[in-house]
Formats: sequence, C-alpha cells, structure tokens
Amino acid sequence: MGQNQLIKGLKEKLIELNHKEFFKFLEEALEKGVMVQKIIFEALTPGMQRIGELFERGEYFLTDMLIASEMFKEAMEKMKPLIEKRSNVVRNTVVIGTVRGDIHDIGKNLVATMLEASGFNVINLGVDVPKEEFVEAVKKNKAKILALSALLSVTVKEMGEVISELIKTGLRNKVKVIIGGLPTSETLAKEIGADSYGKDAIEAVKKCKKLIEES
Ligand code: B12
Repeated sequence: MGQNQLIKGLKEKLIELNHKEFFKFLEEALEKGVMVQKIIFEALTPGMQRIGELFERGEYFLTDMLIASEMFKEAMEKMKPLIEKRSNVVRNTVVIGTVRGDIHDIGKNLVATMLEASGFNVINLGVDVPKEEFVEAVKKNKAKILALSALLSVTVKEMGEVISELIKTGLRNKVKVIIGGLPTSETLAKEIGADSYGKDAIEAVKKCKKLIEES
C-alpha cells in the first residue's frame, strides 16, 4: 500500500472508530517509514476535526469523541519515541496548560511534544488549570513563555483572566504569552493582551521561537 493510501486509511479508520484496523494501518505506515508529522497532521488531526463535525450534527455522541481521543492518544504514545529531540544550548522554559473549565488536552499535548522536540524545556500543567497555578509555575520555573490552550468558546474568557493575574502579580513583563485552540485567533490574542497566537502545533513552535528572539 502506498503512503497516501495509508494516510487515507488511518483517517478513515479513526473516523469509523475502528481500533483494530486503525492500529494495523498505523503499524504498516510506521514500518514503511511514513513520517510521524505526516501521520499527525494529514490523518489524525483532520480525522478528529471530522469527528467534531459529526458530533455537532448529532450523528456522533460524546462517547464517540472519547473513543477517538483515546485512539489518538494511544497512537501518540506509540509514535513518541520516533519524535526526535533536538537539544538547545539554552533550554528555554515554556509553561503550558489548558485553562480552567476546559478538559481538552490532545492538541495541547501535541503542542507540548513539538515544543520539546524543538529543544524547549516544557512544564505541562495538564487541564482545568486555575490562573493562580499558571502564575505560580511561571514564577517558580522562570518561564520565558506561557502557552494557554482552550477548546471551548466559554473558556476563552479564562485566558484573559490568566493575563490579568500575571499583571496583578507583577509578572506580565517577565513572560511572553501565546494562546491557541479552536475558538482562539490572532484578533483574540490582541484583545486579551496576549503576545502571540498559533493555529497548530507547527505554528506554535515557530511563534515560540520568534517570541524568544524578540525577548
Ligand atoms: C476529542 C474531543 C473531546 C474529548 C476530549 C478528550 C481529551 N482528552 O482532550 C471529550 C469527549 C472529553 C470532549 C468533551 C467535551 N467537548 Co469536545 N471535542 C473533541 C473534538 C472532537 C476534538 C478535539 C481534538 O482533540 N482535536 C485534535 C487536536 C490535535 O486539535 P486541537 O485540539 O484543535 O489542537 C490544535 C490547535 O487547536 C492548536 N492548539 C491547541 N492548543 C494550543 C495551545 C497553544 C498555545 C497553541 C499555540 C496552539 C494550540 O494546536 C493543536 C495541534 O495542532 C472537538 C472537535 C474539534 N473540531 O476540535 C470537540 C469540541 C472541542 N468539543 C466540544 C464540546 C461542546 C465538548 C463538551 C462541552 C461536550 C459535552 N456536552 O459535555 C465537553 C467539554 C468538557 C470540558 N469541560 O472541557 C465542542 C466545543 C464547541 C464550542 N464552540 O465551545 C467541539 C468543537 C465539538 C463540536 N463541534 O461541537 N471533547
């Protein structure tokens, strides 16, 4: 089977929630040397987007989203050793987390993995993180960048709250803030006083490198 057929198969089997076939395709793709980045960005990510659409249309249920996210995570675990880590001379620290009220973590973890692979020291606080915890972690680890993730429209407002907390504690000028996730945008970043926005994990790495250069 060719690379493009394997990518197509992977995406289809994820959407069909067919665990067995999905992992058969994954194994074959890895054996044939298909790039991990290609698998993540051309099969898994668009597959998850499709599942979101089907959920929105009422054709898929919450449990279906959950099954797909477990398949995604399991695939990431299998591919993690294949993601090469580059070591930087200076390992700049990024604190990352999903804001309070939000438990989506697949995209955030993908961003964390890509940042690590690019030489950043990443402190991953997990999901549903209160603003005080973000601020504390920035302070404790002398982080250069704070990366905030939100997938729900209602939790976007919490990103602004985190920035207010940074101002309140006198840390705002010590750390750059980047935001990302489905309901966020460049415009939103400006509105809430963040320094940057990234649409996906690849852009997240590019923008974080840029933030370090500017700081
Ligand atoms: C999987 C999933 C779930 C799983 C999450 C499991 C997990 N461990 O993450 C479960 C089933 C638990 C879930 C729950 C819910 N979900 Co949900 N979920 C999804 C789904 C299908 C996929 C998300 C995903 O993982 N995508 C794949 C990853 C790789 O992409 P990503 O997250 O977008 O991340 C990329 C970029 O956004 C960006 N990025 C992300 N974070 C960051 C951070 C930074 C700093 C940067 C730079 C970039 C960046 O880079 C990432 C990698 O490229 C989406 C649909 C969709 N289209 O996204 C709905 C979706 C996000 N969920 C939705 C909803 C409504 C819910 C629930 C409220 C449902 C309910 N009734 O209970 C709950 C919320 C619970 C809560 N309090 O958080 C809605 C949100 C609608 C809205 N506008 O608010 C969506 C859009 C589905 C829909 N179309 O209706 N969900």
